Amino acid sequence: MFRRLPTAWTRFALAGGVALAASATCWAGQPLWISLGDDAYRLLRAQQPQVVSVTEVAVPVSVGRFGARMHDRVHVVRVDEDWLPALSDAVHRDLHRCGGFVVHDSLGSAREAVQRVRDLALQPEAVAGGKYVINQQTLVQPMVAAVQDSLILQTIDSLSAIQNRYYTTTHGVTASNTIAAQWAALAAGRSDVSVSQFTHPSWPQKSVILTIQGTEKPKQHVVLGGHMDSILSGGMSENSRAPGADDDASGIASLTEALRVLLASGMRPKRTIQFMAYAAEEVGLRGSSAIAADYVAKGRKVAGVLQLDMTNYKGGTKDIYLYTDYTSAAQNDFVARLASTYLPDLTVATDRCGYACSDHASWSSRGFPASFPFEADFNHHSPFIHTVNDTLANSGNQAAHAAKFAKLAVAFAVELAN
Ligand code: IPO
Ligand code: ZN
Repeated sequence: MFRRLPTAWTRFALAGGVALAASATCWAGQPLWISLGDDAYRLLRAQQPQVVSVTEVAVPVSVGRFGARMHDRVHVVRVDEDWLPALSDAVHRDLHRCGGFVVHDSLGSAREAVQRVRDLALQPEAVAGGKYVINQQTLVQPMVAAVQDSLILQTIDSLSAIQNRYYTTTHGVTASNTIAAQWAALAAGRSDVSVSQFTHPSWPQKSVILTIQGTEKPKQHVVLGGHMDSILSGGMSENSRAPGADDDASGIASLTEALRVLLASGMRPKRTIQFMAYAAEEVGLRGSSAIAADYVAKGRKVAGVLQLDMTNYKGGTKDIYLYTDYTSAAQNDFVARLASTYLPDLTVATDRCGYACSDHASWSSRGFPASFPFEADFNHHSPFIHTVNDTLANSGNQAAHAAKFAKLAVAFAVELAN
């Protein structure tokens, strides 16, 4: 089942253009350090030849049990924010994807982040005996059966009806409050479940965190997340229309349905389970970075992280694609076994998306095991993301694809938490 495409190693996905266009207003005058992949770095150098990579690391990227070992090259650069829109345009035009960078507050934190991803990739992962046992069938099977496409469809519909979910707009704030209210309604009547909004000092959109307190090992966290924000390539303003139905209303909707069936079951997990809707992913993984950094600072233990970003556009021939780069090979193997145990009719394959392609990178770069099951292979994901056409209609007005990810998320939460 493990496979890779020959051109994959040159890819460094995501994050983008727009994000950067917005930086002119939001980060003016602030030192701006980014870490980025080699292909994006070369495009930047073509435009700004004086730019130098102050740190350059070769990161071995896992390609699965039987694959050859490949390397990505990741750089740290000081950029002038005015260059960034042109860089984003070049990435879109020449590399047919979004930027693939992480914003850092300082050179020190940028360097630490890239060293950490390299060190982690070099460490053979200890697949601790008994660590990834699958033995919760009695609990998981009924929850998987309870997942309803129609409820996922409703959530995608309501989130994509918000004018945009950009991290600096009033609508982006509305999106955060809408998700917090929906999750709080699901938690009603449960004293062991709480919802909070994580404040980010530099922008108004708050991340949302729902916590199901663990009964036996409450200090250990199982994290399931997706991003709430949306964006348009080419620039955003307060009232731009950016529906983000697939990117990433679908991931939030899959998580919300997983949460619903989990809470409806009345199950009390041994470890603490947290659902997270991150702010500001599209502008350099900023919301998830702040949360993961906070967990490091507080010494919190994270048993595992599952990222759902784009779950409802079925562009590939397989059902679920596990991305093998900047993720945990051992945990990915567990996720693949969860799929074959609980979703035996589904097909699972692998691919790679490059440096910093979604919020899982915020966790894996800090040493926490993360996995990223995704809607399609790299070449066949939704072509509508970051446009006004990222609508439910353009994902076929269905949520059957996103439902597969909700089921996988439930299995992940219960098996890892117990
Ligand atoms: C994204 C796009 C393609 C692939 I393959 C993986 C991830 C990222 C998309 N969800 C996004 O906008 N993140 O910023
Ligand atoms: Zn996304």
